[in-house]
Amino acid sequence: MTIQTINTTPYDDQKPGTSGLRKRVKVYQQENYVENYLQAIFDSLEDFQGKTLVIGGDGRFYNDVAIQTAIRMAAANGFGKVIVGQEGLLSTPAASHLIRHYKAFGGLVLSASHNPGGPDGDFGIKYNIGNGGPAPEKITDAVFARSKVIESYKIANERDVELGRLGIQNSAGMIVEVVDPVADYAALMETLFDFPAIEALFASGFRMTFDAMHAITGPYAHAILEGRLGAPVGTVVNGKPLPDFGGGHPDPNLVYCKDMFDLLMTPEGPDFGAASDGDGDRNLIIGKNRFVTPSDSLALLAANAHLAPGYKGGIAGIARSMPTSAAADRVAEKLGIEMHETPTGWKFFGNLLDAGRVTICGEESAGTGSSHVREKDGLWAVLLWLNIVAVRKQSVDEIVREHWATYGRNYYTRHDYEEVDAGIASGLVDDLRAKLPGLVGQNFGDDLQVAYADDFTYHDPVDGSTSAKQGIRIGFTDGSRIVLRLSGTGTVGATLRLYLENYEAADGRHDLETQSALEELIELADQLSGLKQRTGRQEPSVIT
Ligand code: VG1
Ligand code: CO
Repeated sequence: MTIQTINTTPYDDQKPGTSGLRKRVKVYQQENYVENYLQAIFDSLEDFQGKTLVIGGDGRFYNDVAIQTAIRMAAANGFGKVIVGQEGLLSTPAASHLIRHYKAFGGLVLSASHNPGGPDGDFGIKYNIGNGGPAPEKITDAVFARSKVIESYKIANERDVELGRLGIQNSAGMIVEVVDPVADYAALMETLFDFPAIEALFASGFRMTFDAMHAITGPYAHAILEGRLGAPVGTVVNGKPLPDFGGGHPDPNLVYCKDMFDLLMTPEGPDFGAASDGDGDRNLIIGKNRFVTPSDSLALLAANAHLAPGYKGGIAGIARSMPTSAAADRVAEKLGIEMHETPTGWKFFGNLLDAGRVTICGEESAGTGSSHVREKDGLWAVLLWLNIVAVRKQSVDEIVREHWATYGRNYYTRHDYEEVDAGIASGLVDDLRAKLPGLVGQNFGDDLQVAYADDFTYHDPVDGSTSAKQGIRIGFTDGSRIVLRLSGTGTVGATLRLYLENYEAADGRHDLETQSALEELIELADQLSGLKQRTGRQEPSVIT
């Protein structure tokens, strides 16, 4: 008998966060840690016997080990087939697409996204459901509950699958198909965007640099940008996925992509710069002399999506996570379409997308995507930008300025305080929460009056579920906001995220430096929360 049932003891820390279970590699390397978690997932699902599971990851350290375990356990638990990316690689959006395309029961995405990799870095496992999107809280809660009482797991006593060899293999009677990670995804992109127009843009001398950060997007960007769209070889840099991302931090923001930002600010620099994160679902967009904040990018993509063939009939609606700026709301209002505000994390967009109520979704953390998959999609955002630039025949800077002149500008920044003592961080949030009811109606400075102050509760309009305590919001009558929440993806201590936003009307000043435009709010946030004093930090760890 090749199927074994192995006794195990539960871990008490397998609680999925914003996006799956992320832990230090060292934690994952503990005996049966991966096995327990996978079995807890399988035990929380129903009716998958004989069905298909998609498996892939971002190539980070420990992917290879965990994937072989996942395949053996899928076989032992009764899946009929596993589809796995060659060498175990699949970007998160490509995994989402494969689940949908092949009508799989679900999928496992092995990644810790923007968190660093390597033996001392992070690893993660996320389960996605049949719509291609991250499992909703109903499932993640069940997985955590199960993980706390698990007593055994099932695994096939089988040799490793050869992940380098394309085609069909077999594991304990289950079919394993190793597929090209890029082909189906690239074909999908071709249906959405005006490839000839983008090709013509590159042919006319338009120059771009794409930093794949030694993470999963490299093979996709090489194949699509250089292969199909004719961008010169060398357009994609750091294009080879490495288990430790070359020692870097695969988070595409102005801290970790500072060199690219600097290059784009020089006259000799290219016209367009972009980057993606560890698992390929985030995007950074920088035009010559113009960084586009992710919140603005969401609004701009929504306002211009009709220029791409895949969205030429218009979009049904827009959704953004609560901390994301309200720039997109103004676009939705003008287009007369639905606008939704959800908690942080892509899992909250799934129902709205499935119900056809929204087409484009986005988060301030550099994630944008659409109904083409059920994850955010870094390369998708880059291609939509290129499509828009190609059709409008304007620079990124011109497009952004015109947008502000039409809709006004939402100045926006996020300040992260990383690796804060968990007790201090939660105490700070609790104390601020307790103050909220008394804040409404209060005045601060010359012109700030609190319009509302609450801890965001989301009511899903599709399935009626409720998610409470999703972040503190203090909104002012002039549209300014302070938002504070604890990160759900960190692996050490707590990360406090402070989000600040104000609004300048269409005829207002759009050329201020962001941090100075938000200075008053930054100070007020500190005053209300006691952040600096309580954490002992004078500066945020990261400003985006
Ligand atoms: C962060 C971002 C959130 C994003 C999540 C997963 O979560 O803020 O917007 O959805 O990461 O993205 P948190 O809980 O740390 O704020 V990824 O690219 O890391 O899968
Ligand atoms: Co990611």
